[in-house]
Amino acid sequence: MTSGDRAEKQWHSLAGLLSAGPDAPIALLGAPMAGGAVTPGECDRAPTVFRSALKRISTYDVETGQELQGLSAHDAGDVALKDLSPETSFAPIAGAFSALTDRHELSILIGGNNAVTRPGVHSVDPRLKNVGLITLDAHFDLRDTSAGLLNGNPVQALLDDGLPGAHIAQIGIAPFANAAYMHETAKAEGISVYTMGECHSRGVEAVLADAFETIAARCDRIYVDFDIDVIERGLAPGAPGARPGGMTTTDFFHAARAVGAHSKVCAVDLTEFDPACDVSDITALVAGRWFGELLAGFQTR
Ligand SMILES: [Mn+2]
Repeated sequence: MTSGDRAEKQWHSLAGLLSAGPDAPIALLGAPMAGGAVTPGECDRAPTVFRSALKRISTYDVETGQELQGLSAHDAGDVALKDLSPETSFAPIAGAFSALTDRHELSILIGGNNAVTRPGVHSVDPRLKNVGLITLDAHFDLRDTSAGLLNGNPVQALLDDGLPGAHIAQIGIAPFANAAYMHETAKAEGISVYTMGECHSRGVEAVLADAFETIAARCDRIYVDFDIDVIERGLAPGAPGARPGGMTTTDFFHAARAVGAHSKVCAVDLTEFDPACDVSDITALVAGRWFGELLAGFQTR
């Protein structure tokens, strides 16, 4: 075997795609946000564990024959958020992430808990006039904001900020995991709601296509929040809010690929991964492959 043969017979991981400079089409930012959690945890550890998991995910997709090595992403590091609240972390996250969304075709925000979604959406459009939000989440995240910001109220906070409810679609809302007033708010605000039952009966891809049709008709840029607690708890134990009866990981991956492929999607986040709750790295590996699926979708644009 020649050295040239050996060079070609190597395992290439997704971690190797993150070394590109700031001109790459894709960018990644860690937002290790633990403050404001309804259930205190260690979501601040997620960006580090996520990057480590990428070393275990190949760049080759045997299902489609896609090789992702031609893609490159710029890793902008982590925002310093230690001891910050959702309120005090808004400016640092929005400042760092908007620098990416202004420049890159697809910007990826790795939380942190779900409180990072509010500054994430503002980064795409500070006036909140032209941006749409699609969430994959077991929860409405419409808890009351009068006592402050939490990981349980970023969608309510965005409504408070002026994001029209008609610009929001929520996929995977779980039974017995939300209060009636939240559902009433969603309906009153004109949010498109797709329950977990609808995801199971119609298929996540069909539901997501519906959501895209609605939101893309109203908005030029779309932000997608992947709250990993939308996945069945037994399949993603590293998510404090996950419940039995949730989405399969396979459906979650299909959704990530469709999101990556959509030309109006300019930013996404991955939230609520708490490595302290994970078992056998299951959720870390879900997060790693989620990144691969996003990129595989992006490659088809
Ligand atoms: Mn959430």
